[in-house]
Amino acid sequence: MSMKFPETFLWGGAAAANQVEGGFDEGGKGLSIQDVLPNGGVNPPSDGPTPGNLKQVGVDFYHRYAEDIKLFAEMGFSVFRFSIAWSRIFPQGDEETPNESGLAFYDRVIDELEKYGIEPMITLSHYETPLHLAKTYDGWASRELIGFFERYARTVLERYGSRVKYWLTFNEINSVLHAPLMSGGIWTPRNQLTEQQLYQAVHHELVASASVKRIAHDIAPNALIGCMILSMPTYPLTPSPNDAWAAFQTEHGNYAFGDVHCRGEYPGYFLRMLRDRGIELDITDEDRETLRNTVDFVSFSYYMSGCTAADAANMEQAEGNLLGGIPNPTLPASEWGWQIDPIGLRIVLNQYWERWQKPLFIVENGLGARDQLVEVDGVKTVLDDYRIAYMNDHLVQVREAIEDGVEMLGYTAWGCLDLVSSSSAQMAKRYGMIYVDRNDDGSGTLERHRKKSFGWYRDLIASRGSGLV
Ligand code: BGP
Repeated sequence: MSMKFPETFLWGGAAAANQVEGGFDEGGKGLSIQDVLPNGGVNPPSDGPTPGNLKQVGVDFYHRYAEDIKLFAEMGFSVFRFSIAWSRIFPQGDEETPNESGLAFYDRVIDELEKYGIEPMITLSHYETPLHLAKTYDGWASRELIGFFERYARTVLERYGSRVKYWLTFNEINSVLHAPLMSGGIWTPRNQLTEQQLYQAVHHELVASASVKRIAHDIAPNALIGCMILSMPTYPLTPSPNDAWAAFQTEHGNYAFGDVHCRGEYPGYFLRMLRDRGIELDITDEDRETLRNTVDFVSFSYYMSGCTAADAANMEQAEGNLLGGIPNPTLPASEWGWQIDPIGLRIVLNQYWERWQKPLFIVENGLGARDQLVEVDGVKTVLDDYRIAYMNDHLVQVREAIEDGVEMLGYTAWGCLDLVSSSSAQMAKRYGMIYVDRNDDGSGTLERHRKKSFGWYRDLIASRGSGLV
């Protein structure tokens, strides 16, 4: 008999404001960096907002949130992760007073979730720094961002803190090393940015993240604050100790972010890396004190694993979630070249739990694929058995990890409804269990259709995971 997941385990889906909302200039919203990234987050920005940018309309969640949340409820969600668009609340980012219309929008979203007993989970910063902060201050490269972010966090914690328990500070905080503009709002072009500036930006984000924990403690004592890490286990390409060491170091590059969030100080290996590279960070005594406000739980995204080797720089790189690694000859890959590795998820869950002893929340996992809308008995749907297989195989490993003794809070499937992709700004790369009729050229009715995975996930949630095979 198949084990049931714990009764307290939260099941749901996840999205980000810039990928679903649209309404990019409605309700007093200011521009964000996404308005100048029409080709996805790893490309150079455009001069200003461009008409073909799919994110300006997204999948129209700004107007259709009630319909979408009703569908989430039909699937049996007990949690929905979404982000607040910072520039809806502070259109420029450095104002003193928030935009009431933006705050009222998220009141309505939370009202709707409460109606169905769905727990909201809010990401404060999901790749949507206000454009003004990027252009005027160079984003997180500037220490001033800490104060602006604290004001924003205080505002939304005061407003929603009594109704929202789960909060994440920065989406995939370690991704700033790989996508400095999208992740850190850093306007200086990647090839002109020094490592000194980049790691100083990392430090500012880590301080701001810890500061949110302190702010929440005072004004929303029931809120739980989590960090959010892009996880991608890295295997050595061969049994050579040199390759094993290279893999270990790559892992440290990601662990460092969790170590600071969970232990409240920089680990020795990270300080050594800075020394070796001649980087001297500006860290004040107050910063050190702030960093001591450690997180309540650890959340992460998991899509794939990678490989590395001692001479990785001379080897072919795989496609991936901002970082790819060297292709692993033992793994299949998605249509976008992301290497599919369910067992890697069990490894990550065990490693994180053993390392930090904080409850874990998988807040992104899923398969980006080209879906074909078909008609079955007069009803439009997608027969996405490949997505069901991906989710099944990953959730089997989650169940194994729980059996291994890992303490878990829940699982939110990425893009529970189709949305605009982050790295490529496409609609064609679909993750949802709900199909949205919108195409890469912007055409489409925006109508929603239940995919086959919709019914599969609904039944799985209802059986508390015992339908996994
Ligand atoms: C993560 C981001 C998400 C999301 C996902 C899938 O890095 O947090 O915003 O989009 O990856 O990536 P993509 O949309 O590029 O396929």
